[in-house]
Amino acid sequence: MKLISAALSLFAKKVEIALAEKAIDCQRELAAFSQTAGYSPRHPDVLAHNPKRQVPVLIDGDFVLYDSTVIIEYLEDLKPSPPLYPTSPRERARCRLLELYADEVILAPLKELMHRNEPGAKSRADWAAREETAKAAEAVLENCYRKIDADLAGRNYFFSDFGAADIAVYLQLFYAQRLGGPSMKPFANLWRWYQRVKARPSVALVIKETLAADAKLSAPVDGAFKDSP
Ligand SMILES: N[C@@H](CCC(=O)N[C@@H](CS)C(=O)NCC(=O)O)C(=O)O
Repeated sequence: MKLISAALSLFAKKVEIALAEKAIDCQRELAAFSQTAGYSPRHPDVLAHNPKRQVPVLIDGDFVLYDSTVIIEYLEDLKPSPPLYPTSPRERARCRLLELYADEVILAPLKELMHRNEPGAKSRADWAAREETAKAAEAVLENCYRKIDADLAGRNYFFSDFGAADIAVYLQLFYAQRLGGPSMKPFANLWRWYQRVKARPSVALVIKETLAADAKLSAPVDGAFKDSP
């Protein structure tokens, strides 16, 4: 099996965590990426197999998939244990919904913080305009934190075990921290859960590799990781 990933791809990291949790042997290739040129040149397997031209792409022999959610569902079917989805139909559906909430709803305000680690001179006016939008997005992120905090009341993970929803939500919040997003500490359930998730070896490796990639590729961000390293 081969995964086409990239050094700072949040969606490829979802798949990397799922592969590690399931102890599935998979070779990884990193597509080219820089903060200034983006995913350029596109990896040949991405161009060949993903009409959206995005990472991640999973190649399993003569079978190819793209999209992190579709790939993780395939991994679950291929190797059901340990499970990343709950068993009851309603809980499975809720888990998928939370994954979608992370990938689409939390991502929307998160994107507004992404200029913060792009290297290169920006005009003062351009920066001020982007920061105005970013500040508004931070308020939206705090509302997401509030919803997640309520979902996690009295729970170690979103469902009985660590799974796909935890992976997807964690990565969005980790990226929010990298980009100087709002503190999670006022949200006690969320904050405890965040510590629990980041202690998992699968997640700790992704954190370590992301920080190393940022040191090479990204500009430093004021207020990054204000809650903890
Ligand atoms: N819904 C897709 C999103 C994939 C995605 O946005 N990938 C980004 C990297 S994190 C990418 O390749 N962006 C390049 C582009 O969109 O041109 C998934 O879950 O895999």
